[in-house]
Amino acid sequence: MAEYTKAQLTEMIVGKLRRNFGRDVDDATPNHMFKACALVLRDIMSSHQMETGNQVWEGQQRQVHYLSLEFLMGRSLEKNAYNLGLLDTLKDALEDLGFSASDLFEKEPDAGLGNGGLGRLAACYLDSMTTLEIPATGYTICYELGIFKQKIVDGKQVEQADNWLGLGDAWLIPKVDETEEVRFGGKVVDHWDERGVNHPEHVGYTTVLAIPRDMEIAGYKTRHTNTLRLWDAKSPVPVDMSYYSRGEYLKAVEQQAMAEVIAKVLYPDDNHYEGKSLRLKQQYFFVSATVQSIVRQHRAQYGTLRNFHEKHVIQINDTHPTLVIPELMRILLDVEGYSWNDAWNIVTHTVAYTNHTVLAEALERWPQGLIENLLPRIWQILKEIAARYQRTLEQHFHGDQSKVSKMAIIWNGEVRMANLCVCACYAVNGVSALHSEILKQDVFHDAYTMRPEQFKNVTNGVDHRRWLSQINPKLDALVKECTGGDDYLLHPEAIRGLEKYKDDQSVLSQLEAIKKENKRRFAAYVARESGVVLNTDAVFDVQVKRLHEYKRQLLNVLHIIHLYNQLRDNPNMEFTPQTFLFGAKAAPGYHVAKKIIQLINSLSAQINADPICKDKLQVVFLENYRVSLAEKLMPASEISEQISTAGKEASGTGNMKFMMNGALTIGTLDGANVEMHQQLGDENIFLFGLTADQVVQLKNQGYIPANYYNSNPAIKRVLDQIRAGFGDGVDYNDIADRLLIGAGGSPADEYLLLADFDSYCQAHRRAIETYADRKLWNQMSLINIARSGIFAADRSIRDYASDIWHVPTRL
Ligand code: 26Q
Repeated sequence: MAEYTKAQLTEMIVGKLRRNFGRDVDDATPNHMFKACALVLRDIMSSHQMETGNQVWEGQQRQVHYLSLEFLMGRSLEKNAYNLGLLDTLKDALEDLGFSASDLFEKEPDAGLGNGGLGRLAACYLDSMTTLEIPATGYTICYELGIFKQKIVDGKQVEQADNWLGLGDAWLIPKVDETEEVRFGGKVVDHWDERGVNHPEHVGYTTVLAIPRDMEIAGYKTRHTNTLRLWDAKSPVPVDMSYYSRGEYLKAVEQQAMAEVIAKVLYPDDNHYEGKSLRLKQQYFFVSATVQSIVRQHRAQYGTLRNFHEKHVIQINDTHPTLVIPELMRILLDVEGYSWNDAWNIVTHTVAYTNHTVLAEALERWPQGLIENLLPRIWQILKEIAARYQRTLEQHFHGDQSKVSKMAIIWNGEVRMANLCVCACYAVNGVSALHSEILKQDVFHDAYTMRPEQFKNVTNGVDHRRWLSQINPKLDALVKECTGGDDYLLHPEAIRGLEKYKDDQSVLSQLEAIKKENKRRFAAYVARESGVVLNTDAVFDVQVKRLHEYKRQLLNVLHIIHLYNQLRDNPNMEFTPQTFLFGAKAAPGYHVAKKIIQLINSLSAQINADPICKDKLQVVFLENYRVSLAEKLMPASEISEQISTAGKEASGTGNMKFMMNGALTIGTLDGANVEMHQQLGDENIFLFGLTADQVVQLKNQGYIPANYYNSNPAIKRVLDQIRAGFGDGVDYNDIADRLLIGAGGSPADEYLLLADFDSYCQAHRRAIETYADRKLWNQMSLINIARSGIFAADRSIRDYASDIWHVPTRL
């Protein structure tokens, strides 16, 4: 039974409305009502937190600290109510109060504090860590502006600020008394004591205050509650500084300027690094505040930091929080007065690193001058770490400079964050089996030969309670009916029980009906929002993810143009209706990506207006793809496009969400697709294209895309059409040139679209043929759902807990 009855919940909500907003139910707006509900759930979570937090404290368990510059949380009201077991009660209470629960849920802005996969993964993992009762805290920056809102104007992406805090801050609890001070700039002065020991002093610095705004995280069917700590930046000086002496006045202005900008905006780059000084400030601000806060709590509990590594693990989500390494060193050396070796021993038994990319342009390398000026003490520590590591490398590789230079931490005036992580972290993991292999065999090969046991794999997973049960209630009900209850929610492998119904015509028909219904629901939503009418009789073929050349949205486009050509050549051909849906944000400075969005929109306009395509072929670009849109789209999807160049996509997590919702995958053997294929066998996935090894081979032997253009008339025709454009006056010569000639330092067709084109078209043909056999398609869909259990975040978190964190989990 739920912890609260409808009457109790109603009373709590009405109380909040009165006390916090001075409103009765009758004159409360939906915004008031949303906030009141959030505050009620927050109170419930806080009381759970007090209760279970004390147990954790007394039990002196090892805690996990998950550091990430991104947590793409999406919405929380429905999620928290679900996890607290109060969803139905809350809905009833709201309806009784005269409010539509679903309208209210729609009011909530997405907490878009992330770009894509990496940020959403962090959010899914918080849910699982909490559900599995791991004492864990997430840390990030409380960005005032999340990932930009995307508008499409004349086919082009336009970015708008995402000011989410107006309503979104209902979940945040300011903890002013837990403020930390972060210091920038200035210089370091040495003080040698009588024993010859140096006590460096940081002087002339600029201070920024870090103020926690905590978000409570509820687990499913547990009172265990964790926290996501979002650091807000504030200046330590008051506004009126007129009485300050000149020097202080300038310092004060600096402090204000620095503080105001640090937590202003999330960098909208995904899989791309740019050495911007503000980004470095964000990273250090976040890392320093976090370490100080963990250390403060540890000291209060244990009175010493000698056992720090026994009680804490710091997991760093990609290299973005790498400065946690020198920052923890700084505190152990300068504040605690530990020796270098003692400090290093503690740090290197505390920190673990997850890598999320092998793309060279995404690996962080910071100009040393930037670090030196902004973080003078950290720079000294980095130099010492780098020098010691270099000596170790020289010894281990007997002076082989090619290896030493590749693995060096500081080289050519740059600090390489990934190498620092590999040097200092006790574990390094990739995010899918293939990706972890590539890390060992390629990216970090030499480090791997030095210390093979350091390297692990933890294949990504997604929160299946959100991404199946919550967003697809009809499918959830069917799974529960077939697997004998809601066991699968805490034991995701139990979803396998569905498979015994693979020949049950009634279950297969229900599955088909659910998909149809979800398609209609999604189409109704799109029609309401944009006026576009989706053909729900067509196959919904979906590619949604950040726009990046390696993800090959352009390959999808080439195939669609090819299909269109077939229809034009033969308007009366037998044609299975297909609706191609795209959703993708491009980094604002990534011009090629933006141009590809424009291309999709040009093509869409032409195809959708062409009578030949009516009720057959449709292309729609969904504006502003985000968590809350994905939640509506996944249940309605039938084909999932996971078509990155093999070896490039670290894992993918969208692929898993589609699979759980019964979509079939057209994909390459890349990232976690490889493991999906292992689960599914050749017969339940549409694979195509070169393998990662073949990609490397082809590149080595010299890949000439022009050969495909010259020998394959279908390819030639499609590329010529792209060059000319699609009737709106926009030409795409630049895109065609990238494929045939190369541009801006990148080789022609860097991501091998033309090499995979034929194979991709064949995969589509197989998929469409299969679709005609409704029974077979539904069976495959059912098998995909049934075998998706291992892609639950609960499984990933169990892997982290047992292989890397060494902490117990419930269940
Ligand atoms: C770095 C420095 C400066 C500014 C921005 C960045 C930056 C920000 C975000 C670099 C990379 C990212 C995001 C990377 C990302 O989302 N990677 C994805 O991670 C997923 C979760 O593991 C994987 O499934 C995807 O394969 C991977 O692309």
